[in-house]
Amino acid sequence: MSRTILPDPRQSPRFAGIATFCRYPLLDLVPTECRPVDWAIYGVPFDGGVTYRPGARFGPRAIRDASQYVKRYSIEHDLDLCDTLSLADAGDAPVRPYSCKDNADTVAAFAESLADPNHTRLLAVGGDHSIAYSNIKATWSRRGRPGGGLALLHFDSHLDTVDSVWGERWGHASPFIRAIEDGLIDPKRMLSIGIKGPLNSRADLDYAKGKGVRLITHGEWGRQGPAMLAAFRQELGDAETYLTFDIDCVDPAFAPGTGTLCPGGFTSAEVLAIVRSLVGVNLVGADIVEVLPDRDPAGITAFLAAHILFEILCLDGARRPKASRA
Ligand SMILES: [Mn+2]
Repeated sequence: MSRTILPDPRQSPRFAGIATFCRYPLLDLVPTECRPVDWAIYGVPFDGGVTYRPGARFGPRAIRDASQYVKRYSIEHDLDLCDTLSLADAGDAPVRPYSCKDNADTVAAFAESLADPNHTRLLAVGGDHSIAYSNIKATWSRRGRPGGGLALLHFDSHLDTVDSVWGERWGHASPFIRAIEDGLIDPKRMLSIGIKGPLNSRADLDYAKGKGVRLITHGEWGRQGPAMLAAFRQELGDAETYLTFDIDCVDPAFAPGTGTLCPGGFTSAEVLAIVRSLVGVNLVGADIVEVLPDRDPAGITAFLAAHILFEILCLDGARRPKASRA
């Protein structure tokens, strides 16, 4: 018995119908026996926080479209995701295109109210990285406002711990400094993976390092990265963990459709394997951000983002008891 009812692709072609994330049902249309949903996936079409090229407001639409070809069974995890988890597309959050702070508050309020706050986990699809703050805040409050904050696995080329840019404190360079200040995440249980330069100055690293944030730069990944990740995982144990995925950690050769490019990142195969390797993490919320469809002529960035979305959900699916896995 499927927990998520999907159209049968052998009957209803994947290129037909109205596009929802991975063809999951709209939240309001989920049948009673599949409620409460395990994950609500929602778009945040906001890019008012960008510091370079705009356009990520069109990310949720592009990823919905690209995700029509995301299938349900993972070979690597031996997991039929839709047999295991009840998943739904909760539509788009209301946004405030002209104000980052107003937007952050509006999106957080929407996310906090979605589906069953005691059960449903939240996956936000951006949008620029500023929207991560809102989904982290909603996740943190739905998990009972844990003291010390959530652990954070952060994939990115950039640290996103800048205090302010052009006087704006809520833009896409700042979500994690705000989340640390507000106690939503614990910087000592935060790991940033794929960071690379050049930076504006060496001092850009100071805040994160001073707070105890761990980094695996892209250069380090090829040397001792997997061992560093394994050690961090060991430390995390079963801690409630949020995963934030900025597509710009992937090399622009594989993910050109993004606004603040950084050459020399992960290949798509590498990054899918790294996400899969996180199986066992106690994942309580996630986002995927910074897809910019206007710079994505072959749609490969949105297509990769759609598959990363699937792999993130598989991390939770693979943790569920075998018995409930049909
Ligand atoms: Mn980022």
